[in-house]
Amino acid sequence: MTETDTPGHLLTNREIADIFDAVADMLQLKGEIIHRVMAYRRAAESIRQYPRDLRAVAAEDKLTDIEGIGETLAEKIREMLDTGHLEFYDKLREEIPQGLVEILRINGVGPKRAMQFYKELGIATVAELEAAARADKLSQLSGMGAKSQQKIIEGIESLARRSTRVRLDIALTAAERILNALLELPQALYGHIGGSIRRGRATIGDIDLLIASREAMPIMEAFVARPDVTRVLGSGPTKSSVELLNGQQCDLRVLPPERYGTALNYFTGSQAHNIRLRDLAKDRGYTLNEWAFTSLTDGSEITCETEEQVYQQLGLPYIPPELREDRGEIEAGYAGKLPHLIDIGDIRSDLHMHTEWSDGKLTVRQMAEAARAHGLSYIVISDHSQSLGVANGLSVERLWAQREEIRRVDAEMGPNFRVFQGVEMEIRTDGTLDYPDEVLADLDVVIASLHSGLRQPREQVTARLLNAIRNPHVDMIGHPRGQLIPNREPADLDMDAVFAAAKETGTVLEINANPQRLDLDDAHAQRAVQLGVLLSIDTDAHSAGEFDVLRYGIMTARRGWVEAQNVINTWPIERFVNWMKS
Ligand code: DGT
Ligand code: CA
Ligand code: CA
Ligand code: ZN
Repeated sequence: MTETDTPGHLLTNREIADIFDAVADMLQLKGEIIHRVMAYRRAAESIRQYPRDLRAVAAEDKLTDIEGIGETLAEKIREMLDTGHLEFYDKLREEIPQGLVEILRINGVGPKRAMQFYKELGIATVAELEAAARADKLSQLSGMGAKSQQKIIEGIESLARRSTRVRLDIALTAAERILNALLELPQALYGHIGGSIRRGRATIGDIDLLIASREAMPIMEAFVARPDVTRVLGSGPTKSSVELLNGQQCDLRVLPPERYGTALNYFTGSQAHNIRLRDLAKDRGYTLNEWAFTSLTDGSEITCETEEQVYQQLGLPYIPPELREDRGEIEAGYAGKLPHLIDIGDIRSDLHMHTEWSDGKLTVRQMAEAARAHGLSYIVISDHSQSLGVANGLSVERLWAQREEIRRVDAEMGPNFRVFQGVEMEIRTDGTLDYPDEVLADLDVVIASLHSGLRQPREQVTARLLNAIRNPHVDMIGHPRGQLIPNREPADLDMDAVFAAAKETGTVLEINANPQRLDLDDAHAQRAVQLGVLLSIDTDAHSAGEFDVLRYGIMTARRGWVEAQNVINTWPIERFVNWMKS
């Protein structure tokens, strides 16, 4: 019995999402149509990222405002909130053994096969399936053979090896290294990273690469022979898959240029976005896949060299990859209301960084020069405050000594690059702030952050953050939710209250660009924008190289539909100086 079996257990957003995902798995096993399965998957994903407590949304009778939740699913959510159960799910569980769901994760085993193994051999777990395959019991089943049996054994082995999701920066770095090397080959015309990396997700399953070429074999051969490849999972003229040293899978597709647009679009995903596009194509009398639009009446093909052509064919403007999650981008596209997403070129400043005064590696001058080399025109030095002893936080005395150095460097850098003094001040575990108000009043910018007591109960940790937001000297909250990717969950904050207080006081919320943080995340950034809360995208750099993480912050912001006007780092210096004064 799990906790959710207790009547009246208060289900969290996450538990409700898990139940919807489990329902999707079981419906898939039952051979339900893909749309019904996807409806549950999308609902699960949408709830998992939803920035508010479902209980509060239900109380306002606004569940159907959530992306992907219609009246039917809203009713199911209410049932779970009220009873701690979903009867529909409980019934499915009586019908379908849990282990079958795990079997679906094996590469090459679909719902039909899984049910066949179950019905004909009574196989209900991965372990039982492996034993049967190794005892040569699968090859005799109808539609199976020695070859497909061997494939299943390999699939089970790879399932055991399969790594969990990898951080965006790790996957992106590997993807760029491999793609750039392959693009050196004379047969390679051009290429892209596709999949979840191109969409800028914070964590990545596998790497998807695409290359345009008229001669695929030399590219495939070079790909599978790379030194960072441990195993070749499959190789052919259009597609190869390998396992990299870090355990990640990497898929490469090579296509002729005239089909590149449909392929890039298909393999960028997301799957939910693709399904919508496919339905739109059907409405217009075509099937759509990675190769082409194909007429349902006469089988003739329309091929697309570019993604723009794919969208044009459907009467849509180009939709940037970060928006392709079926979270309203298609409706916005048809309505001419796609956001003008922020771009890295819009960024003029970085307001959160550390120097050797606390736990950074470089001097103020070195950080200023690195920032200028990265194209910025003003920065805020924000070292840690006194109670963060592990990071050599600044006493008030050292803070004023640092002030002299910052003012000197500011003068040395000339009029076209400005350096201001801020601080990243601890919000202490008891809720008080780390410097008295008269010290805060003298600083150019005050960032307040939670680094300790993140596991406090919701009311307590929320009250600490609200207290900081309401202090008139606090300008910004650094990495507001405190998550670390992939393992540390965010603090249990009442984000509705945080957004409301930030809006009321004009306090800026950070999108910390460090790929271990990406905090605020995409969904909360989007909520902030909808509520009119100002955002800041900062690197939190501790060395010169870390200014490069800005791109991850920008990707996260774009996934949150953030525009330049929502982000204070896009402001010209005069506007920023006025904001600091006010
Ligand atoms: P990941 O790798 O889990 O981080 O996420 P993605 O989005 O990169 O997913 P992946 O690598 O399985 O597939 C890449 C893209 O290919 C995906 O975003 C959409 C497309 N795709 C893959 N499988 C399917 C499918 O069964 N149906 C449709 N419509 N598209 C698919
Ligand atoms: Ca992928
Ligand atoms: Ca893939
Ligand atoms: Zn910090």
